[in-house]
Amino acid sequence: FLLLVLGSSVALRSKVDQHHKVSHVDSNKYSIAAEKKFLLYDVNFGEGFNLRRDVYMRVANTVRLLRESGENWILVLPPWGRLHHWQRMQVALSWRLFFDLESLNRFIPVMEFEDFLDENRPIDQVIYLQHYEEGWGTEYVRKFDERRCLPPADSHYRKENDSKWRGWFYSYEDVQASNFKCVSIQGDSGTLKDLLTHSNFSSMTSVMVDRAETILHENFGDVNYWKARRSMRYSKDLVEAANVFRDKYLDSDDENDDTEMVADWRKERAKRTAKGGPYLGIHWRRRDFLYARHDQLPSIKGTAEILEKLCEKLKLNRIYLATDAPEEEVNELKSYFGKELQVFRFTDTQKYNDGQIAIIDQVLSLRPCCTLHRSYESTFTFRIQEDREILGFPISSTFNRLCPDNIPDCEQPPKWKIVY
Ligand code: GFB
Repeated sequence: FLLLVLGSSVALRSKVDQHHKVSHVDSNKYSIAAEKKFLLYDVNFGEGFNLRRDVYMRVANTVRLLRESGENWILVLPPWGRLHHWQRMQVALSWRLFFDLESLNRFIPVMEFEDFLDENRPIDQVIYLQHYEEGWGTEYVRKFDERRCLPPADSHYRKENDSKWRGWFYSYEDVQASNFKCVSIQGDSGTLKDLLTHSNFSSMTSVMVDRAETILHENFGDVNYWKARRSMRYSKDLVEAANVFRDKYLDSDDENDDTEMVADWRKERAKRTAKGGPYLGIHWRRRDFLYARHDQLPSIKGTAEILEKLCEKLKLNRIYLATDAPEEEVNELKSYFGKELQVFRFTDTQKYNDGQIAIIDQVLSLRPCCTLHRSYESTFTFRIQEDREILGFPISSTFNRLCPDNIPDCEQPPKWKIVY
């Protein structure tokens, strides 16, 4: 399936957002004398939007470490697209459609891939990360070694007659790289920094690291994890769309909910007083999650029973439902509710692409008062919980989970609290 997608969907360079063609690197702020270096990366095709956001945080911290060591690295943002969860297959979508680039730039300098191409910069080196063929051994040691390419690396890039390497490159068919190597690695953002400064690669000006999800966070949940996370503010357009919806249907706004944010995330301070709006928020993950986590999820009827009980207990009659469920499952869920319960969803697929709807869903389901109940181990859910930590909600209203029918008092999710 992977090969089929790789082979079939190479698209011409996108014209998305051509009118916004400005570099987002604040050259005044990042005017270190050292030569500029560019880090590009990509992630395994099968990973979803929110896992990819997690990988961004790992790579952003690599760039932070490189810059702290005096090197002038800039992160080139990998265009979004070809996500197998998206119902509409789109490619080459820029980050500004989803995130606030000014905010990202306050953590490390970033630029869109289109802007990188506009500067006519070549890609000197692709490094394809892979695990060690022999496994981890008896203990986990941070290390990397240049190794022969293991499947599927050997089929993802090919050397053409002109000696250049071609691959997926986010669907841009005129992009190529001068060199290609496979590296077995086990480690984290710091290990990747060591790899990029290793003598084999240190002379390269622009390096693309493929399969970047292979590296982990250096210190999961520490202050730099949260800085990278807090810098990932959503695009103002999407937040505004969610705010209009909140106001119209959910009787919710930032002033009353105590969820106002300072313009610059670096000025945020710890708080636990956010109230949220008078509705219940649920992230109800379905589709492929049913195969992956079948035993951990409630049935449709079971979900309805949990929600009804909770609304009764909290004296709420509105639910915001964020879900990837097919329409017939949503209708079945709604059919179990009495007339007094109203279920709201944001579904403007004309105006917004699938990833944008997912973000609007996240904004709406992170701002209710007494949120619930997230789908077990979904990274979509994790991102909502993190956003509630950033907004300053009490812990008890955030880290909850939908239990399966036969285990009503199931284990609740770990409480990854924000650190400043
Ligand atoms: O975001 P994500 O990595 O979370 O992948 P998981 C799930 C994708 O499904 C999202 C869609 O990026 C959306 O495209 N989706 C899920 C939703 N829930 C919603 C929702 O409430 N609203 C909207 N609009 N869209 C993992 C994947 O997904 O699940 C793995 O990363 C694998 O690749 C595994 O598929 C089973 O962590 O939930």
